[in-house]
Parts: sequence; C-alpha cells; structure tokens
Amino acid sequence: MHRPLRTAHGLPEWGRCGVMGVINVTPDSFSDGGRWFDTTAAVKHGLDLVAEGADLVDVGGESTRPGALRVDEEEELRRVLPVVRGLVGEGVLVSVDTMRASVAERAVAAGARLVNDVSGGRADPDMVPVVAEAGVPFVVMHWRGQSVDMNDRAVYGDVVREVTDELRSALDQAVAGGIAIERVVVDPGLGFAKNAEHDLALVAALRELDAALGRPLLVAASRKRFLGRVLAGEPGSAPPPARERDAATAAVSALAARDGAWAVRVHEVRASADAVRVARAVAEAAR
Ligand code: PMM
Repeated sequence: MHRPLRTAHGLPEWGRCGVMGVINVTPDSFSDGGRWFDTTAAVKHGLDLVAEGADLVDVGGESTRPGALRVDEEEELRRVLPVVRGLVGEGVLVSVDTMRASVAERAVAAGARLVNDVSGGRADPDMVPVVAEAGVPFVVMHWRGQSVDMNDRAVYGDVVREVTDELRSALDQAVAGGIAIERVVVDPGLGFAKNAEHDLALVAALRELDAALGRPLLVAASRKRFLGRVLAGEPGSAPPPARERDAATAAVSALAARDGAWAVRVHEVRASADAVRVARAVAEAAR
C-alpha cells in the first residue's frame, strides 16, 4: 500500500508528483541566465513550459547562484511583475520565487498563488506575516545565508540530520508567524550551502526527510553543480555546462517522484513531466 500523496492547501492536486517549470527573469542565473530577461519572451517561455507538461511556473527575478549579489527591490519588481501578470492572464498557475516580502505581496496581488522563498522566511522579517495575511502556500527552503558566501557554510557533520533539524525550525517559525501548516511546502535546498556530496546524500534521503517533516517536499535539482560533478566522472574532469544536465535532472525527477516528492522544480520540463508520469505508473503497478 502506498501512503496518500501529500498536498499543499490552496493548490490543485495532480495525483502524482507535480512539475514546476522555472523562469529566471535575470541576466545572470547560472543555468539559463539572460534567456528570459525580456517580458514577452519570458511569458512565451512560461506558456511553452505549460504546453510541455508543467503544472505550475515559478517566476524569479533574482539570481541565487553561488556568489551572486542581491538585486534591488525596484529592479526585482520590474523584472517579475509583468511576467506574473502575463502568465496569470493566460490562466497559468504561477509561483513567485523571491526573498522579499514586498515582491511576494505584489506578485500575489497580481495573481501568483504560491510564494517560494529560498530563505524560508529568514531573509526578510516581513515575509512570514505577509504570506500569512495573503493566505497562500509557502515554500520553506533550507538556507544558511545569502548566496554571496554560502559555499563557506557548506559544513556538516550529518547533513541529513542537520538539514532536517534546520528545516523543521524554519517551518516552526513560519507556523508560529501565522502561516497555516497545511499551506507549507518544504525543500532541502540542493546546492545552497551544500557541496555535491551533501546534495547526493539529501537526494538519497528524500523519504527520510519526507517522513521526518511531514510536509509536501519540493525537490529542485535542475542543472545544479552536483549533477555536473556526477557527469564529469573522473576527478578533475570538467563538468558539462548547465544546459547539458537536463537528462541527469530528469533522472532525479524520477527518483524524487518515486520517493514521494510533492513536486520537482525544473528548467526543461518535458523529460521531467515524462519521468513523474512513469514513476506514478510504476507506483500504481506495485503490489
Ligand atoms: N534553487 C534556485 C532558485 N530557486 N527555489 C527552491 N524552492 N528550491 C531551490 O533549490 C531553488 C529555488 C536556484 O536555481 P536556478 O538559478 O536554476 O533557478
């Protein structure tokens, strides 16, 4: 018997692991930087992601790649809001990827239905109250500080235990701040203050994280450095560029779906949409 799929109140149920397509409206995101910087192109890309099987589209205006500096609020709003409006106008389920309460608030007013905060509410003290007031689902990601120096914080004794404990504490803070627990999604934050070994250990422990935290799990492995390391093979070999990591991403999507993830967050949707459907068919066939 399979346990029932976890759900986030306020969002549709897909009956399988969902697929969140990514649009980075940034000149410098590590994997697709600069490609969707123009509003029209970004909206068109979001519609293409939905046509390829995305259940929802995550729109972000600030790069969080290691070493990235913050963009200012006005610039983030200028990047994100027109794309949110354009996609919502086309009937797309939109999530906003931001660490700023003001951006979350304006994006929700423009029709975004989920707030995805890589800092899990820690970067901006107004985030939790704003999301609580808006009554939308909230992604709490494991985070140890801003991207500019996060690699220095990739220090763990037992990465699975520490990420679980720190995520639980961020989850508790969100709930204490008024966000209904039924609306909280958790995310181990692959690549954020983590090296390749840490990321792999977390992917290997998704069932454990799911059981320990008891909330829907979002898994965002797409094109990340740990996949580059795996694909590079021999130590010292150069990893393939980010855009050549989509098949590896789909492999993680299949594993995550098998292990009960609520959704995967990916740049290239088609392969992951297939992967989560195959995972569901296999789960249904299991006796
Ligand atoms: N990673 C990135 C951006 N947003 N959101 C969540 N919830 N989890 C993540 O791991 C995550 C995220 C960075 O990757 P990108 O620049 O390719 O979008």
